[in-house]
Amino acid sequence: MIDNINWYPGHMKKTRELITEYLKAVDVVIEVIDARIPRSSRNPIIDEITARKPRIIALNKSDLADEKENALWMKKLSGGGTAAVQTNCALGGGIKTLTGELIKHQTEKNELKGNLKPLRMMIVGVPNVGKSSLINRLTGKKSTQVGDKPGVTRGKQWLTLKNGMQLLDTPGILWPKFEDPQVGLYLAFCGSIRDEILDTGDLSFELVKILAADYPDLLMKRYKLDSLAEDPLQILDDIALKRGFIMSGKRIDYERTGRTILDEFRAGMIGHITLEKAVEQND
Ligand SMILES: Nc1nc2c(ncn2[C@@H]2O[C@H](COP(=O)(O)OP(=O)(O)O)[C@@H](O)[C@H]2O)c(=O)[nH]1
Ligand SMILES: [Mg+2]
Repeated sequence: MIDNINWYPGHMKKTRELITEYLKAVDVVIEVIDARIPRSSRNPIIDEITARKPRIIALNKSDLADEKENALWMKKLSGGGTAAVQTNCALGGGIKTLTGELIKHQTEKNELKGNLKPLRMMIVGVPNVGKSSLINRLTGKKSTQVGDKPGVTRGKQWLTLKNGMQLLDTPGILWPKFEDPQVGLYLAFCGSIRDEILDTGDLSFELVKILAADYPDLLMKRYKLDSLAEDPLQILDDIALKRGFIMSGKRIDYERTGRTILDEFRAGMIGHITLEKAVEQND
């Protein structure tokens, strides 16, 4: 159900095998996740897949997320040999900090091996988190065409970065936690699942429910609402009225209303929003 990739058990096995093979050649793994949904955008067995390789977590799309939450997530995700860095691969934010972390690993490698072999790294993550964008940022290239095929394309090549470090040219595309329906929903909010397979009305209803609870002020401001109704459906009606999304016979155009809310959320127009909080309600 998730994304335009069909994750069959066979694909998952193949992906694992390929990544395991490439891991032997890399010193560091960069795991890219979506700062708006740091739980749902992680692969369920990432620790197992990357074994004990040093890891850097790129909390990407941090420009779209809640700054306060970014800081909390950074704390939560780092430690035990793993560093976390906030990145914005759309504009290049955080790349210097990320490079700084890589340099630390390079220094360690030099000391350990007693030579100056370049640091080798690979990027992994579930679809749509910004893996290709990060490759482009690190290499300074305009575009890396990466097909969304599970796993890593065979015939790997190393891209040499300006500082001499080497990056695997294609990222490891991991499967998401698709056994959890809530994860599917969160990935859909962020545009990681093709819209055709989900109902816009249902999706926007669920998103509005979360936004009304967690970011009521942003929601009211964006849609010029004086107050928020208790019922999310009523909120959708109020937004539709404000925007004039009304069809003949005074019927609400839920499709257009829903599409607008989803598009505006994904573009960051409602504000900086983190859907998954670092501190869980039931923590
Ligand atoms: N706002 C924002 N958009 C990003 C960022 N990183 C990537 N994107 C966008 O997210 C989408 C998916 O990025 P892509 O690199 O193709 O993800 P991949 O599937 O993991 O390779 C593209 O539209 C990118 O332009 C970021 O840090 N901020
Ligand atoms: Mg890609």
